[in-house]
Amino acid sequence: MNHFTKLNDFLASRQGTLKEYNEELSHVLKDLATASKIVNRDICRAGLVDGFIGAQGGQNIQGEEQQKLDVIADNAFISILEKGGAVCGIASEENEDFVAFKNPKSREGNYVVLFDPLDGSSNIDVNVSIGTIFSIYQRVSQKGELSTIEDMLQTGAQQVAAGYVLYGSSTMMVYTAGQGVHGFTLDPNTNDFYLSHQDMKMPEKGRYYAMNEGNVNECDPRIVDYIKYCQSRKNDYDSPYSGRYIGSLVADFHRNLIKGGIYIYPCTKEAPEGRLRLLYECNPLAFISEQAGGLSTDGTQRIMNIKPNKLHERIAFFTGSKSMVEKAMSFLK
Ligand code: AHM
Ligand code: MG
Repeated sequence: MNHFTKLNDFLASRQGTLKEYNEELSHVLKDLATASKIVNRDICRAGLVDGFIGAQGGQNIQGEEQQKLDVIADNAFISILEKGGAVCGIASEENEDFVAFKNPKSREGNYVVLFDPLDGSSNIDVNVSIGTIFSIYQRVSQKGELSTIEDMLQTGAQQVAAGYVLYGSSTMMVYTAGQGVHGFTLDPNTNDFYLSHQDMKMPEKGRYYAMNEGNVNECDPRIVDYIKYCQSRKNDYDSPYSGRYIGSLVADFHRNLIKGGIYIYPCTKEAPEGRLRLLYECNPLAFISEQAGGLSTDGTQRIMNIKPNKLHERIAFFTGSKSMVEKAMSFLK
């Protein structure tokens, strides 16, 4: 036993604090937490189980090699959300098309969930932190009908809730429903999430920058100038920032949320539109960053104002502490 509030009790206490914050939304968040516990268990024993480590042997729609655990995680989230009944459809990184749940209960569901079931694929087999990222919208299609593509292609500003699960040295779920950011730690003894980080705020500035610097000569020279600024003694700390890049967006974002910092994935020659996906990577983290006092932009505009054109749309992403993102943007003017 501990003195922390369980996720389910916390969710119950929040109901009614916003028009959108109701029992059905809590149900979706609980289902996401349940699926993440299954994924967490599978990640923890991956090395001991045949069929959990390594490549699946196929590519996802984005031409990326799928890992076995990508697929296992995807199936876990889909199956729990489908059974839950509050969600009428999903879209995920691992599926070319969105999935409209056909059973009658799900058709009555008010929500859609867009997610990256296991972010940081290159870290799956090497025991480095990975994550799940999710975004929740109210459907715009008719209740009782099948979910439609319009449910999926809403701007980030329409999100009713968003969050991530970090499978790190401890497992944490962090979410926002538009009234602050709440962080929960999974207690392995009870397998319950407990409120460990209340009203999380991103420091106004920090000393960490996260970028895949292997790409530095592949992107806009103004980005190179900003990175040189980070590395120089002419920045606001009069000493170089520390470079920290895990290569799992969730983990890099989480460090910056707690310690202050900036994460950058700009357009590169290899990824001219950007690498990260607007709908299930950038939008949810943008919502959390703003709720925590930070900023997220594609270099020209607020991430959450961008109207998506397709499910797997990629975009440049700058996210983190407010004054650091503003400074980076000043280099792009
Ligand atoms: P994924 O969803 O296939 O794992 O791709 C997203 C990941 C992010 O987690 C990470 O920040 C980035 O891609 C790493 O890309 P790179 O290997 O080019 O640095
Ligand atoms: Mg990802």
